[in-house]
Amino acid sequence: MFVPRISALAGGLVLLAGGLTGGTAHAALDSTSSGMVAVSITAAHNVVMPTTIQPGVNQFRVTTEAKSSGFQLVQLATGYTLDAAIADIDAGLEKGKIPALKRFEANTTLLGGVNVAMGKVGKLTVSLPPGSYYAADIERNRPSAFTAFTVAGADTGATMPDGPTLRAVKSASWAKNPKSIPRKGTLTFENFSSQNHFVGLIKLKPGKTVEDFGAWTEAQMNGQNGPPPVNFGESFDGNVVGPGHTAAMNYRLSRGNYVLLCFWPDANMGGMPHAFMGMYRGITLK
Ligand SMILES: [Cu+2]
Repeated sequence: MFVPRISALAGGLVLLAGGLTGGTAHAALDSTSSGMVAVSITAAHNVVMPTTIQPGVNQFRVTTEAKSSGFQLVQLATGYTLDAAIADIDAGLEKGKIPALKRFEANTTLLGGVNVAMGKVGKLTVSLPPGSYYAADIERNRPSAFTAFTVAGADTGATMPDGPTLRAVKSASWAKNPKSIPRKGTLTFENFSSQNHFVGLIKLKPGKTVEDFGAWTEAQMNGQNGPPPVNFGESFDGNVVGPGHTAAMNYRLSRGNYVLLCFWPDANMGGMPHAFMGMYRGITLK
């Protein structure tokens, strides 16, 4: 898969069998109106959506026939092909080869995404300028999981949703505020930093603190496999947003104390996840 998702970390490394046969693509849906874009993902992880949408703020409403899907928007630099991107994802993000990771990051703009389980609706709101894009289901790293679309025409006139905003700053840090957010609703992630990041929220186990989480990451880096102070089963992970970009996603969690973190690998640190470099802090969900 594309990024070390929290769900995957909880269960150990998940290898992709890739044995599913390609399903028949559904007929393209009608064009969008007022910035709503219907996206349906097939059981074979093919993304079906309009081939052209309007510029400006769009809300992608994503459903999947697969058990789960990781919807992600990405733009490729001129001359960087989808095949090259897929090869670099495989080598760089799945096998930890740093030159491939650096090449991927230098040639892509990651515009956010939303993870969605079968039977649920994932909502991703972003503002897109005119251009050429891909919408991917990052659960599968192969050409059929990437659907090209164009942004062109008149602006939708829609606006970004209200709601709590989490902000990445500097290189790999979280802004100190807000200290608490509602336990459900629409979460906006503003990446004001210089690197790619994604929002992770993992619930602390009863009696555990964010300091315990820090001690656990230190122990992990020293090769000690103690029990984590967090419950990976009670978590939210958004998808990847590049420097200078903003994405809003729907979320729903239980009340309590969480760790806000990012597991994106840092190419300048040998692929170390940002959380292990200190990109975590406590946050309360009310
Ligand atoms: Cu990060």
